[in-house]
Amino acid sequence: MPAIVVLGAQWGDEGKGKATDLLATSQPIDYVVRTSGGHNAGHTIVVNGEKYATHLLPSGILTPGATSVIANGVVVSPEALFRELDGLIERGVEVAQLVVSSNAHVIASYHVAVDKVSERFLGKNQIGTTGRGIGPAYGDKVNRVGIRIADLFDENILRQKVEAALEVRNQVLAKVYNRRAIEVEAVVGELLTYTERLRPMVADTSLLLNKALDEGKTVLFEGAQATMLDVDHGTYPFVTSSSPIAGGVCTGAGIGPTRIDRVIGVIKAYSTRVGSGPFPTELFDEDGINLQKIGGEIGVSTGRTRRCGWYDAVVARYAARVNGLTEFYLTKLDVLDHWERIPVCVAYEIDGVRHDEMPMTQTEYHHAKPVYEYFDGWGGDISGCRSFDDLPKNAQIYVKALEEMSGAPFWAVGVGPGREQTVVVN
Ligand code: 2SA
Ligand code: GDP
Ligand code: MG
Repeated sequence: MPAIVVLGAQWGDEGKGKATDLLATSQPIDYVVRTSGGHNAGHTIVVNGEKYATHLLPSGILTPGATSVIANGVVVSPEALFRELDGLIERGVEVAQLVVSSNAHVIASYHVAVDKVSERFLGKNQIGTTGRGIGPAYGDKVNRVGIRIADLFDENILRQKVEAALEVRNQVLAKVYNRRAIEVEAVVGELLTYTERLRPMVADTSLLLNKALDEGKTVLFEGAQATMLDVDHGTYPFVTSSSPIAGGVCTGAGIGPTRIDRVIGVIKAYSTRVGSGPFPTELFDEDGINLQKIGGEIGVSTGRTRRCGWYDAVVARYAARVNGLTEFYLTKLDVLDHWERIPVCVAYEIDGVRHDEMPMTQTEYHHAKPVYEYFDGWGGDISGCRSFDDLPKNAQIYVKALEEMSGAPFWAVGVGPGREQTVVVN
C-alpha cells in the first residue's frame, strides 16, 4: 500500500501520532509527511513507556529509516522547527532525515503577535486558537502577501515580500488595534538568521513524493487537527485555517487523488474539543470531568483542558463521507473501562426534527441536541488485551455497534497509549 493517509475524524487529538507510529513500526515506511497546519499540532507517541510529543515535525521523525517531509501546505515557524528538532536531539533521539518544501509558507513573529491580539479583540467571540500565528500566516498566503521558505534564500526578494506583507498589516495594527508598526528590517533580520540551517533541508517536495510513489515507496501522510476543524467542512468559523481533510493532502503535498490507497480516520471512543465552537455531546457533569481526567485530556501544545463528551456517530459518518475513509482506527476504548452505561449519540434533534446527518447550516448545528442510544459497560481493565477476542463481550458489542453506525470498517482499536496496546478488528 504505497500512499496512506492518517487523519483526525473528530476535533483533533484522536491519537493520530500513535496511529502513525504504529503504522510506521509495523511495516517499512519510507516517508512520513505533514501536509497542513503548523506547530499548533501536538501528537503524542509513547515508545517503551517514554513519551514524545511532536508539533511541527511529523511523528515519523522518530522512525529510523523514514524520511520526514514538511510539505507545501504546512505553515512553518523556523524558530519552532529548530526548537523542536533540538529538543529531540538533546533527548538523544536519532532524528530521521528531514525535508522541507520550498513552497511552504513561513510563520514570522508578527503572525504570532497578530494571532494573539486579534483573539483578544474578538472577546467572547474568540476562536480559542493556539496562538501560534497559524491563521494570520494562512491569511497572508491566501491574500498573496505570504513569505515562502524559498524567499529566505534571496535577501532582496525577502525584503520586498516583507514590505508587501507589512504594508496593509501595519495600517490595520495602527488603526484597528492601536499597536505600533512592525519594522521591515527587524523581520528580515529575524528570518535571515534561519537561512543557513534551513538550506540543506529544502527541496521540491511534490517532485520528491511523486517520484517516491512512482518507485513504489510507501508514503504516510500524517494529518494534523481534524475534519471538524477543517476550514471548509468543519464548524466554521470555529476551525483552523487549513484543510486537514483527505482532500487537503493532495493540495498540501502536490499529489493527485488517484495516488492515495488508504484513508484512515482516527477517532476516539468518546469526543473532545479544545477551543470554542459547537460540540453537541459535550458534558458539563461528573462524566465530563471523569472523561477529562481518566483520558488525560490536556492540550499537548498549549496545556489547555479539553472539553469532553460522548461518541458522536453523526460526526463519524460525516468524517467517513467527506474524507472517503477506507477505515477507522478507534482509540482510547480503555478510558471507558470505568462506566457501567455508555451513551452514544446516533442522531441530533434540532428544533424538534431528527437529523441523522450533519445539518446544512451552522446555525442549526449550534442548536443540535444529541439523541442517545445506551450500551452496557464491561467493568474491567482492557489495557492488556491484544486481540479482539480478548476484549470482554460488552466491549466487543460496543465496538461493533460503533462500526455499524460510523460509515466505514474499523481497522483496529487502541486500548492504551503504548505502541503495542492495539487490537486489530478487521
Ligand atoms: P489555530 O491555532 O488557529 O489552529 O486554532 C483554531 C482552532 O483549531 C483548534 N486546534 C486544535 N484542536 C485540537 N488539538 C490541536 N493541537 C494541540 C493538541 C492543541 C493544544 O494536540 O493538543 O495543545 O491546545 C489543535 N490545534 C488547533 C484550536 O483549539 C481552535 O479551536
Ligand atoms: P493527536 O493530536 O491526534 O496525535 O493526539 P494527541 O497526542 O494530541 O492526544 C491523544 C492522546 O491519547 C495522547 O496522550 C496519546 O498518548 C493517547 N492515546 C492514543 N491512543 C490511546 C489509547 O488507545 N488509549 C489511551 N488510554 N490513550 C491513547
Ligand atoms: Mg493533538
